[in-house]
Amino acid sequence: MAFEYAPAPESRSVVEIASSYGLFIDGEFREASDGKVFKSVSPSSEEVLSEVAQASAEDVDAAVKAARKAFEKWSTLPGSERAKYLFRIARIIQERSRELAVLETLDNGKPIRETRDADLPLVAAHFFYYAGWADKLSYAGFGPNPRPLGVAGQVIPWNFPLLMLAWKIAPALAAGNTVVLKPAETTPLSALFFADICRQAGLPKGVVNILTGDGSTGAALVAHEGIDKVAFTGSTAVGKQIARTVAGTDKKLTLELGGKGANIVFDDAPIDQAVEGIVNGIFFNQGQVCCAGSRLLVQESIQDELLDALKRRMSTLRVGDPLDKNTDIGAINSAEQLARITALADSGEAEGAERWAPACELPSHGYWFAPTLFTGVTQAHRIAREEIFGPVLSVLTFRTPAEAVAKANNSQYGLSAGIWTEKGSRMLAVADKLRAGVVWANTFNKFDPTSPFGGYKESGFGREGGRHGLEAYLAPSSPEGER
Ligand code: TAP
Repeated sequence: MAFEYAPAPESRSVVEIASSYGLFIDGEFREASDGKVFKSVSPSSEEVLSEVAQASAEDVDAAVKAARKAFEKWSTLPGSERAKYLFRIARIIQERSRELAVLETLDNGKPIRETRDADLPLVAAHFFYYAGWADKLSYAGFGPNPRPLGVAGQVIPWNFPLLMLAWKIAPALAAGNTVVLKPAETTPLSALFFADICRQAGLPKGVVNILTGDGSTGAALVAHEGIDKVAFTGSTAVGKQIARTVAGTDKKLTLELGGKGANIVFDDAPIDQAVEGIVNGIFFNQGQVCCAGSRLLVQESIQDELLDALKRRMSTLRVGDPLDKNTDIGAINSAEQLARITALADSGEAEGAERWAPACELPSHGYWFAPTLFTGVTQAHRIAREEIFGPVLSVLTFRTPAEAVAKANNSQYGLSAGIWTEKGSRMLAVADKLRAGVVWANTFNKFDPTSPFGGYKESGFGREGGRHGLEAYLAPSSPEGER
């Protein structure tokens, strides 16, 4: 496949982006069976980055068959051998992390400081971590001889394209499964770059297959008879649809869905530290984070002090070119997402909440939304109930810890929460009552491959990360250890 150099700006030349990309099936890039393509656009400039193949149902079938064939050998390799491939992949990711960071920033719109300092190190760490598990599966707590499930069909969203890929592929391969993965339509490029890394690492053909396409490709993959496991990260609406498709089959399913995280600040919290945590909680990745701290619950007695400090801090945030190392807030991923954020923010005003945003000039091209704060929010407002998935913070108040817990839990979602207090006993007591898969104390948005991540209620089920993340890809052995 021909690669062509993309010119300025300066850091852009770090990565080569081909004018077109094929599907990665059985270790080779190939066109879609019906020749269909779609464009991947940079959300910060609206420039077309590349043309990418749109996988058909026939391509899904070919990829699943390739993965099935590869499974025969891959699943019988000693864990230590599989580990070598995963370690190799992890090292290549580290070596090529500059290219990958720029590519991800171009395709997704997130600031280069985040792709460079958060996404890429976490991606490599994930592969290193699961490489370490590959020869220790009998110690993972699923019986003395757990076995892989087979072929995993994996569908991921656009907010952390490469990191979500790592969360899906690393544990699946470590456990001896093979995969067919569909990245989101708006961010296909880093997954295709990863396909090239698999080739560079000498990974056997068919162990990893990447199918670019839209929701119809995802739907065809999930429904395919030849897969044994579905792993999905995305919206609750699509997750429910997938659960219906999988119902009545023996496919194993894990769902990582939406969230409406509560970030609870008590009156004894260190204010400056809490402000940093609130900003990180809602403005990291433009708030397009399933576990974003999108509801700030602040104790009434410190409301004025905290909001003054928060507004001062928000006024220093730099919105703009994501390739600029000083940028704090990059572009919204797509015109559709921008329209969704705009509509929900407008509903906040229409329902009577008070809107505030610092003065900031937004670039004339691309998709942008200024960091925004709503006060006077009630629990009935849409901006307090619905996932906005953008840089919009809804502020509510409480008087007692019991009221804070009740308000935090008053959500259809149950993915994440944050607690800010000096008292260790309060941290533990409140965390214990929160119905959230992840609870951070005096920090927010901290991720680690050793730590399981996942939700309650409509945030989905199953855990990714840690030892728990292996469970989704392993069948327990019988008590006698028979296969
Ligand atoms: P979705 O629209 O649900 O898309 C997620 C993925 O599913 C994309 O690859 C999408 O393809 C594909 N898809 C769409 N319709 C499908 C169908 N009927 N069957 C199978 N696959 C289908 O979500 P999104 O807009 O990309 O991401 C935002 C949402 O994801 C938010 O609600 C967010 O909270 C959630 N999210 C959750 C987490 C965790 S860990 N809980 C992490 C990230 C995001 P296209 O891209 O082509 O539409």
